[in-house]
Amino acid sequence: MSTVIKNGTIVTADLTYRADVLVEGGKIAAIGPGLAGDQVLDASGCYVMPGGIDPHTHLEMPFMGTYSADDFESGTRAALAGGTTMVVDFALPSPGQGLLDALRMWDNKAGRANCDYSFHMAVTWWGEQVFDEMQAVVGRGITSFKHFMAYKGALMVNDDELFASFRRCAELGALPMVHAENGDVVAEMCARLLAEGNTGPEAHAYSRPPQVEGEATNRAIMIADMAGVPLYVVHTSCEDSHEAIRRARMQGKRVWGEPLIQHLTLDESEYFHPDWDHAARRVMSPPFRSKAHQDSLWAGLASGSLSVVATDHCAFTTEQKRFGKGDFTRIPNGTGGLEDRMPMLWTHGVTTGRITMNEFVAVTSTNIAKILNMYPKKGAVLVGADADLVVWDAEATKTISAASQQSAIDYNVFEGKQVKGLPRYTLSRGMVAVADGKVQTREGHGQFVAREPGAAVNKALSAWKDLTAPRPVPRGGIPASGV
Ligand code: DUC
Ligand code: ZN
Ligand code: ZN
Ligand code: ZN
Repeated sequence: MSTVIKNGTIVTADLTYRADVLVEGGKIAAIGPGLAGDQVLDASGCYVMPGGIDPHTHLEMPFMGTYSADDFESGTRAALAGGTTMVVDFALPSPGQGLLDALRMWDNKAGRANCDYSFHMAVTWWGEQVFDEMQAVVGRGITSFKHFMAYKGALMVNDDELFASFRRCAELGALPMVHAENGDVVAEMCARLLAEGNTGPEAHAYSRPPQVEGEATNRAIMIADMAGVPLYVVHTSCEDSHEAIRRARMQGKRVWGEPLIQHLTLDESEYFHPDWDHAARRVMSPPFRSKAHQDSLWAGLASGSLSVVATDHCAFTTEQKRFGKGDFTRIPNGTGGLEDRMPMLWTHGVTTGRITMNEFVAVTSTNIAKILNMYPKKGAVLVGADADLVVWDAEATKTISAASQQSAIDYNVFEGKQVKGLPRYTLSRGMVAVADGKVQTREGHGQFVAREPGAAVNKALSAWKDLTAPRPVPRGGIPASGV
């Protein structure tokens, strides 16, 4: 059975034009005027865009003594409801656990996905087994490796481990990613704050100021440069980190920054709310920042120094958040956003003129498809691409509320916010998963997307000073210094 999307305006990362789209066998079969099909979806007055890709989710993840509350079923249902047709989740080995063992767990959980998905693999410890298994992981189509520079004593890796893993990524044509916060400093600050009697959620923000993120981002960029790999910095929340990324890009390094929709639209005042639950529900790392940092992130999206808008969707119920009553360091870190990313970014970005419609498509879908080497299968409206599409009604409005959300949790950090711009239809490989706001997803419909290593974008940062290249050894056998 074929489906035709009629009378819409196609919006891609670089073009805006009127055409119908014919979908057959889960792929885009034709684009042009006057197309016919078995099933007709009316896109009059709407934009037809590549479905959103959220490259940063934590579904059913064991973390801080509990599990994030949205699993692959509710999480991907929320995604589709908001126009996102693919998620990339982090397979997270516990320290000492093998990568392939963790991957088996994630394969199993993701069997319930309603939309397509891929994984990044986290490197949470270092050793020969990890070194060896990284190759098998790449062979499985997982070509990006995430490193935590924070969560000391749990997930954090040190600089020697970071350097070793980055060099392994370079050998394998894989992309390293970092959660950039100085975990040693954060641990010190947490201990000091608690000792001084600062136990509430606001102390979480005090414990992780922008400097810890700026320092770690700079350090990761320099380590990546020495290892000869590009770098992807997840949840860039502040000017300090953005500035490091901007500078690296100006120097010709392949470094990408990923602000979250939460950091773009919510600020640090949330932590001073008189209601403990309200503040604790917004505890995540990095924390929300001041308006000045938000302006920096918006400017980065407009200028191209920041490339992708994600969510870090890691949802916990109020009951789970209350584990941290009396000790802010035990509040599970994380917020949701999968259903709201696209409408919130459209409302606060496109309708305000901060970004264009084409930039919206770039930062919600196309850029990450290219960075992760899955373009144009994903992130494109082109003949032959997967029919992951959203028919976007820019005039539709709603008030965000936990009462009507798909997520399994009992609140929403955007509660009460008005959005303008919502999906009329969301298609997942041709299957109509949302129609007129009605969610009709199919559990298990989602497929794993394997990725090839060595994308064009996965070349060394700065080849003219590639420190991994063979260098002449002078008389006496002392390696040449410098480059
Ligand atoms: N930050 C969060 O807030 N939650 C999950 C992991 C992370 O880095
Ligand atoms: Zn993180
Ligand atoms: Zn509240
Ligand atoms: Zn994360």
